[in-house]
Amino acid sequence: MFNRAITKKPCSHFADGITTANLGKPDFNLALNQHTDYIAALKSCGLEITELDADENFPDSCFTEDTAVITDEVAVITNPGAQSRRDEIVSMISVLEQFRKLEFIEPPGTLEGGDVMQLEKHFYIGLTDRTNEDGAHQLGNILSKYGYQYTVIPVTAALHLKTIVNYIGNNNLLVTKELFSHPAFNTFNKILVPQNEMYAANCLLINNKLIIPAGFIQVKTELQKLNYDLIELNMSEFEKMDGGLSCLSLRI
Ligand code: CIR
Repeated sequence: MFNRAITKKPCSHFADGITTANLGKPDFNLALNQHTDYIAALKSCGLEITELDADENFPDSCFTEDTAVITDEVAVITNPGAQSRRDEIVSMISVLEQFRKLEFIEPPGTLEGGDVMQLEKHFYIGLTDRTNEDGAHQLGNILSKYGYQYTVIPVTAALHLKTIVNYIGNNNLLVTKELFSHPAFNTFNKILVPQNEMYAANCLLINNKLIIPAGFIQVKTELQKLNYDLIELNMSEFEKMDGGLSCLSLRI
């Protein structure tokens, strides 16, 4: 169960962030409205929200997930692999120390929270352009002190691990073809996310409700068959900036 989410408003330079999507420039006002709806959805799942003001120095800073990995015991402050995002962590430290003891990923290790998927006492850590071997093993070693295990998973065809695989409870895993046959996921009930709906691989389970991006019919149909209590959100402006549902918050 989660009790709280930490979010940060998109800043006015939001459209200057990093993106590989060829979906055009985001509409800032629409992004703000979608962000407001996202927060309302989290509240409807029972979360209290720590809503941080926009940080005009960092266009990608609304994607708070990348700045930390949080367990019941500790918040590990990351060292984002994207140079332009590296100092986003500075303002997050004072926020997160209110809730958890802190540990840090140190250079030359890099790590972004989008590469980290937790399933109870086990963490899956993606190796991507943003998270390197050093960062992944630093995180694994820190988590091991608190009784967690971890598996490192190379990812080639996506920004982050959780761009293409997400655990959604009840042993169900949303996963694209890149990781569908990965041995680390053999024991899961895997739901194959088709390439034309890849954005919907990033759904967010919060306290028995599943938040999904609107407009991805095949994935939605599969989830309805599994009787999920769904909340659909329009995420179009964040998709243009390579950001998914999980990226917009840190859950604790
Ligand atoms: C970036 O490229 O860093 C941002 N435009 C998107 C970050 C998305 N974060 C995530 O998947 N956890």
